[in-house]
Amino acid sequence: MCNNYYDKAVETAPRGKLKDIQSERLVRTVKSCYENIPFYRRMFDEIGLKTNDIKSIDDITKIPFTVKQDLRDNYPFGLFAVAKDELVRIHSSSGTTGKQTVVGYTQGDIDRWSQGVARAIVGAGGTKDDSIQISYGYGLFTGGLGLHYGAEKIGATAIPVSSGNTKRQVQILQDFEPDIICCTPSYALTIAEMVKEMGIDPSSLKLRAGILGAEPWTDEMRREIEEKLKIKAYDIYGLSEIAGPGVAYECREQDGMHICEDFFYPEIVDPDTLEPLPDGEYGELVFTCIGKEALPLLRYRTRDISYITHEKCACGRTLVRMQKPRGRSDDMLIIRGVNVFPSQIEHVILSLGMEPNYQIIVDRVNNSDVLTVCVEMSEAFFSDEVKKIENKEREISASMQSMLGVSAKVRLVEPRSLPRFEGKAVRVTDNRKF
Ligand code: DLL
Repeated sequence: MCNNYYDKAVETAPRGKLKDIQSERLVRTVKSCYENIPFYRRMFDEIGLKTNDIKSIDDITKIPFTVKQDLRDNYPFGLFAVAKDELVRIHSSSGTTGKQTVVGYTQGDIDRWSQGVARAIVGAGGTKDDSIQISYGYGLFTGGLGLHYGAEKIGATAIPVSSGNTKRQVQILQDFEPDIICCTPSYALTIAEMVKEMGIDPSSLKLRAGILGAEPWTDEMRREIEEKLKIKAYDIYGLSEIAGPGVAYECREQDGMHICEDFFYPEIVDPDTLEPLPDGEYGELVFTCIGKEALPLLRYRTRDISYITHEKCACGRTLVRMQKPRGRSDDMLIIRGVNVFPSQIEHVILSLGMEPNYQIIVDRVNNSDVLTVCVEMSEAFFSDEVKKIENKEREISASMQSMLGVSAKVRLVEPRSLPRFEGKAVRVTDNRKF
């Protein structure tokens, strides 16, 4: 049990009370969607669904799903439930897979979103006395401003550095003495490397925690970051279509992320049959915005693969937890018929003690998929004899075969020869033509 809640009444609410909140908000949201968004009115009318059919959260499965393409088809503002003059902010999705999508917020939306982020910061042990270095990008991406408003909400001192200029990031870590840093896990590693390069002992920094997310990362990666920066690293999840960072967050137990389910109602469905899946089973995360005015998406298919559990957490929170997402269904690689997520490859590499810098390349040679994994060596390893390097390549390759069922060419490459990242890492190059 701990005392670090931002919103104890909700975060530790009895499940029955949460269900009442969710039911009441879903009913209200569905009415707003029907009355204000032609897309949803058509969707309901087509299947003869009446807003009165939705009486409680249990009725949610009667509602059809919304997908990313629906946002694109209604680009830019077609799915908004409010007039443009009621918006106080616009962001957009990162647009990594196709045309970017636009999301909007009323003042109330910004307040509730900031509340979610505030829960995340407090869940990671943050207080109003802390300074928080925000090294997610500021701009249309929700990371920078999302964390910024959350930090201000709890009365902490926000340091809005944005991403990039890594030397300056380290300088600020030294001079401004932030207690917490917020950035992608891959940027945390880049910063850790710079700390070392500048000859700074990480334990001399005041920094004690990182609130890291926006991309999949394994527990092994967490340990690397914790060790290299001498901090505790907490995961934070979110997506712009639903709000931004803070849809779910880790508490100090570091055992799954609590979903702000009073604002974002989660479901896990089988991505093929779209049938709901029980606790503990991996499937696609689906969210319904039950606390949004401007863009209240219903049963939005995130394409993120995870599972949820209703088991009570040792921290005392009753909010349902989601497992670290493995990745998105569209990032899943199919190598000679075997499904592999890049995060599973990361797990194998790091559990064999390698450095956390790697690249995955997929080619098609003579009609067959060829997977190559390049892994950077540490300076110490690099100076070892060739035989040892070759043995390690074989060991990683054998481990990939036994753990993931896929064969790969493994190449250990020179220190600092692979790209570094300031935002979301791009680790896969797929050269196959489909
Ligand atoms: O990445 C929002 C965010 C900013 C989250 C800062 C956390 C911290 P988008 O650019 O719309 O929004 O990308 C959303 O990123 O659907 C996931 O695939 C992935 N993602 C986000 N957080 C995590 C995480 C922001 N903790 C997409 N673990 C999502 C794994 C994550 N994947």
